[in-house]
Amino acid sequence: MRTVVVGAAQLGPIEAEHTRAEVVERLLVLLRDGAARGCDAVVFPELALTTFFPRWFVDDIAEADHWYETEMPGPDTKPLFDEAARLGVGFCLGYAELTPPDADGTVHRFNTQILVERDGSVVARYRKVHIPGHEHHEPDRPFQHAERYYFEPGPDGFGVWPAFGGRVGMMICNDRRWPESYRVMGLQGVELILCGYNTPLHYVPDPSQDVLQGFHNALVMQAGAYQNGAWVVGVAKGGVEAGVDSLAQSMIVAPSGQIVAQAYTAGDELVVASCDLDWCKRYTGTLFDFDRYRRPKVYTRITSQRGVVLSDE
Ligand code: CDV
Repeated sequence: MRTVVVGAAQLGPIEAEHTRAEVVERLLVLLRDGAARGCDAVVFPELALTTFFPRWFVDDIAEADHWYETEMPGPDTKPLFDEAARLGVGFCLGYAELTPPDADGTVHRFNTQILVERDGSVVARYRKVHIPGHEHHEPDRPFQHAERYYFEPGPDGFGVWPAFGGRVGMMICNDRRWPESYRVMGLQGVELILCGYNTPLHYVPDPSQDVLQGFHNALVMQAGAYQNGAWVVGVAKGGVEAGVDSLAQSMIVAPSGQIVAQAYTAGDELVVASCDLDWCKRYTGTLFDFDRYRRPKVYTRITSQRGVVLSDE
């Protein structure tokens, strides 16, 4: 048995006026709780250091630069790294990243998540691939979801890294709805997938989906876990933030697709599960033995084509 004890460190709302230092204090409480409960790793949500700022539009994007991190760790986040190393508990953290200028002066903005080992060292950085929402101001909405204005898609795709005695991958929020995210990691032998999310309960383009948010959240992560024989840890920033109610229901899903632990509040809460990475083989070595059963020759549309093409026209 290769067991990794993982904590899903759900956060309740972070308001615009909350400082990084205040938020990091909350993260430290959850990290220490994780240490007391035997965690090897604690997983924080998407954009865990700030409020979900893409709900507001600013005409000059530089006015929003204060929501982004220009270094990691920086002065406000260093205490988290130091405490992780002291406790011997790793973590996964989502935040907005502003890169240094390229040679031509261009800066890049990404929705980023990092993986930190138990000694406080950064093992990997992942930048969100599937950016949802809209690029322009949509004044008729009750709130914006302008992620496509604030972030460019991560160019590096989905990686898998050796960490915590296993093979660990990352994805962020909307990525969890796309089977390609899991499968690209599955094809790299992923055993543990870490995912932070901010999911408003009200889906403006189609409100009929509002009552299904919890169902869809579980549906995609349970399917992704099962079909790729991997553990999936989904961690919310939930509750009512700046008047917008967001899904909580953080969960840890086994390679069988079963939910083995789930948050029951919409606030700061740590949900812990012991994840046996050898359990993955039960699925990747049988029903989902990719090498034996996959038929890549007939899947070429998945990478050669983006949208639907009607073959009868
Ligand atoms: N932060 C997100 O990526 N949220 C999306 C919403 C906009 C649908 C999600 O997939 O939950």
